[in-house]
Amino acid sequence: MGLLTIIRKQKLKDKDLRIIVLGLDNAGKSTIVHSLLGSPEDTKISPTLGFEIHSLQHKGYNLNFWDIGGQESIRAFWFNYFFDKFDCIVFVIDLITIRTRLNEIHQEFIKLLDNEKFEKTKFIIVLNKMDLFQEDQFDQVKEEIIEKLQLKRYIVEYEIVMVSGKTGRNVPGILDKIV
Ligand SMILES: Nc1nc2c(ncn2[C@@H]2O[C@H](COP(=O)(O)OP(=O)(O)OP(=O)(O)O)[C@@H](O)[C@H]2O)c(=O)[nH]1
Ligand SMILES: [Mg+2]
Repeated sequence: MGLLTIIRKQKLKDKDLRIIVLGLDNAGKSTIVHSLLGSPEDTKISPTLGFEIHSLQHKGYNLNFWDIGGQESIRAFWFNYFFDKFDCIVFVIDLITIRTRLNEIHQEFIKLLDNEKFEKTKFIIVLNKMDLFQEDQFDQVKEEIIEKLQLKRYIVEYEIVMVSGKTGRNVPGILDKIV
């Protein structure tokens, strides 16, 4: 089924929300979405080459997650998905790469801010792989990311949450940030 057919079929009802999940390759987007769905921990997840849509119910809402592949060669196609209104952007960052990839993360992030479709969209910044990161550095790294992405300056509404897609720690909290 092509993207347009899927979009046409995705006529949203009142209690439907559309959430787009973006971030660099290997950030852990698909792992987080599968954790939200309650998939077994040993579910094999491969790099996403296009996109996948998964839906779940939360507080009476039907949340439709659009999990988009983040590899560099396919990031150029992200804008194809920005066809209409998304209620929320979940932007996933791999904490263990912030020393090496923060500039690249920033570059992709500002492209989203530049897109007028997202002017009023709520952003949820998910800092992933907390299981591999030193707990006493959580606050510092959070501040560094807020600063680098200039969240306070440019974003109308944002939340930050630190999770481990692998262990599931704090992952359900993402849903409460959405609705
Ligand atoms: N230790 C640890 N590994 C994780 C975590 N989340 C994801 N991973 C691993 O990171 C790798 C990439 O995870 P994916 O979920 O495929 O990442 P993605 O962002 O969907 O990647 P693309 O689809 O290529 O954009 C996998 O080997 C996961 O097992 C986490 O919280 N902790
Ligand atoms: Mg993926």
